[in-house]
Amino acid sequence: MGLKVYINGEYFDKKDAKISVFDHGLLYGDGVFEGIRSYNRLVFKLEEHIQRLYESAHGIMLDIAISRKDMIKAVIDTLNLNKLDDAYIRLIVTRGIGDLGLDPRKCKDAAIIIITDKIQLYPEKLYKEGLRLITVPTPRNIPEALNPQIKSLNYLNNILAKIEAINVGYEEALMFTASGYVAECTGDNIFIIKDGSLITPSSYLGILKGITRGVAMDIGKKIGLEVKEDVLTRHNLFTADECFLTGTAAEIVPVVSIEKRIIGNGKPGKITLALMREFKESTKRDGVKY
Ligand code: PXG
Repeated sequence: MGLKVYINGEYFDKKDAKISVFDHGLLYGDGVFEGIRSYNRLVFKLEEHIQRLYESAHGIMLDIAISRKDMIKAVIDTLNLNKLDDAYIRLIVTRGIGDLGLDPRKCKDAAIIIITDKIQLYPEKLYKEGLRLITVPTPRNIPEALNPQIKSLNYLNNILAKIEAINVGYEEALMFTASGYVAECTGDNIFIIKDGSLITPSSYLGILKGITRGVAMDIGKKIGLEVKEDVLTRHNLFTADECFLTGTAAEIVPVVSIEKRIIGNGKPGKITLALMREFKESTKRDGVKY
């Protein structure tokens, strides 16, 4: 049996899992999504991801016809059907089928899609040696226009930044706010460690409030660090003791250089390594069993 995809309460083979070209998710990027992981039959922080999905939907006045409880059940059922112990889960809610105009009132029913698949892990080398970051000219979307806290299907802002990094030979881009403060990377949040404090950009600056970011902050407190959300400049990053990124796919990745400035001693930092170990433990504990 091949992979089955959930669309609006029904399961389809991967090759038949299709949506209309009139879906406003395709025509306008009008919709929201989540990327979630499961580890050894435990969906990591599932309630938090579902909460963010419904908040994103609320922010764009998109009505999700099923309850949070039923959404959790649909995710679990899809994982069980596909017999996946470790998975990457993509949960998507689009505005649904409308006409060629952007009026969302023409879309009668939101489409709910759940794709569960094996995860493609990043190379081990990245975690041992650390990542090099480059800053890019495209700023993060200004929150007054499209708040990055809404995890919407329109990811062009991030994709443009990714292209700019790739163009100059880097894998990941560091994005700034329109006023020039540190925001986040294209699909990951950023942290620094300075004099025993764990610091990450405040969410009001216009970033996605990552679930992994929250986990890293909790672990930081647990291991006795002072944890702060703050406004950070490029200079704060250049002069940090340690730096790392957090995200569902990447987990915790050490950063060893930013725009050619070496961070710390150019190797993954001690505290970063401790946080990575604690994070691994958390994935064995903090989730919904199936
Ligand atoms: N910032 C942005 C802009 C993101 O898209 C994160 C931070 C981290 O959030 P979480 O909740 O995952 O800790 C994300 C994550 C991927 C991928 O495959 C990740 C995201 C979106 C699309 C793809 O790595 N979002």
